[in-house]
Amino acid sequence: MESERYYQPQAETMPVEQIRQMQSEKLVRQVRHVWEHVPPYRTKMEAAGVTPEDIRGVEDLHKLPFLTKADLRDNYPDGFLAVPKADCVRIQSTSGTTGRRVVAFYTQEDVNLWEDCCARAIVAAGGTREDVCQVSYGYGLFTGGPGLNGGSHRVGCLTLPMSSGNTERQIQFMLDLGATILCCTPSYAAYLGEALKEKGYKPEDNKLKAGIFGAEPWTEEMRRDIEKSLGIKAYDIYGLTETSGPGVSFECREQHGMHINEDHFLAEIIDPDTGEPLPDGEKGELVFTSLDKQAFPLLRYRTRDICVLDRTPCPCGRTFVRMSKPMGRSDDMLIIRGVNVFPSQIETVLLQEGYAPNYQIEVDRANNTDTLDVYVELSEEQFTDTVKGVTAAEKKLAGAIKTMLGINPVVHLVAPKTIARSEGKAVRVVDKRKLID
Ligand code: DLL
Repeated sequence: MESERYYQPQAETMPVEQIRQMQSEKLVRQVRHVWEHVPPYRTKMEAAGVTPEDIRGVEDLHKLPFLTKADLRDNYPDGFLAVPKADCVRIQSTSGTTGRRVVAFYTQEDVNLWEDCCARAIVAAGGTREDVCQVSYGYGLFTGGPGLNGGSHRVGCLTLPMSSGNTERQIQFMLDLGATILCCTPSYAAYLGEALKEKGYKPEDNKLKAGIFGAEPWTEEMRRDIEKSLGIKAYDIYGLTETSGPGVSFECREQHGMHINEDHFLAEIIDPDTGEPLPDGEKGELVFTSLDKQAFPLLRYRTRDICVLDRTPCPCGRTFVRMSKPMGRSDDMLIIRGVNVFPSQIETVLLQEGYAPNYQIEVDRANNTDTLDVYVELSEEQFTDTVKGVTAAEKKLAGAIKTMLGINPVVHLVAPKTIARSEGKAVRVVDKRKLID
């Protein structure tokens, strides 16, 4: 087998004790930076009776209070900004939420580190400067496109900044320019595979060798299907806007867990109910502390992703801990067509549009594309409407939900008291996709 290649070999294969030492030093520095420049987190530390002097290394991490998405939203837009705005060169933002989105700020150095993380993922997937990298994640506020675009430049690949959508054009550029690496969501990769087949192309008709897929849950079964339909090796990549974006962790050729870039991110697993740290190997909620980020540093940020950490040595030679694929969430967030959706957002729209909050959200997958159906009960008065009136009302409500989420739902207005209640409590979400193995 070809010898393993790394983008930053010194960091990626650093002895474990050295990583821990480095994390301790960076943590002490980062806690002081946050204490001095992020008043809302300082208030949390004061409430917990912790000062920077109490944090002497990673063994003291558990003393720090947790940070949640709600903290960030409450301090919208820039309450967690830790440097002067003039030192920032970029923002990115979470998908699908209007109003109080989470806005992540970056200095140039933050962007550089983020792009390095994405470059590590591309090299781990076999990328070199000879490659043609088609980036079909969305560009804009979403981190997928900009992150992988930057990583691809750093590796020196010829980058095709396709963004998402327009499948005809994706296929044309993929074939005409000989794309060798594809970066997009796994559901879009599966969709492209089908679209190619429908056009009569076989897997060997494209030059792709690898795909870097993430931003949403996907199963091993889906991986096998994509690998077969595109004739590639499919790699997982993970990240979240709050921690920069994609590249917090990535798969190597072993395809057995994603290596967390531990020189930049300190990972913990906690019990989502008690907040107690759990030993490695136990399943719980993933919590990140960003060790280098300057503009938007986060200490003990609760991702709500349920995972397991694996510290056994990896045959690829990388010493960074591996995280499992996320196995679920400790909150009710859904990822639909790559967009993060909270049921409460849909509820907000219903109330604004004059409906009672009796609804059910049904998510499924047809032709590798997520579908979103929203069933809404009409009140007795609303129910007397004509069919024409109901259809118009469904369209109007669908439009309002689309404005809130950025994705198109199918709205079904149904008769009063027809939505199933279990034990008196409405079931808000029915997710028919089998996204977890
Ligand atoms: O999805 C960043 C990203 C872009 C990752 C491109 C990978 C590739 P957000 O939109 O903030 O950021 O959503 C973050 O998506 O907390 C997970 O629940 C989920 N997620 C991200 N990657 C994966 C993955 C981007 N590989 C949220 N597998 C996270 C499963 C994932 N879920």
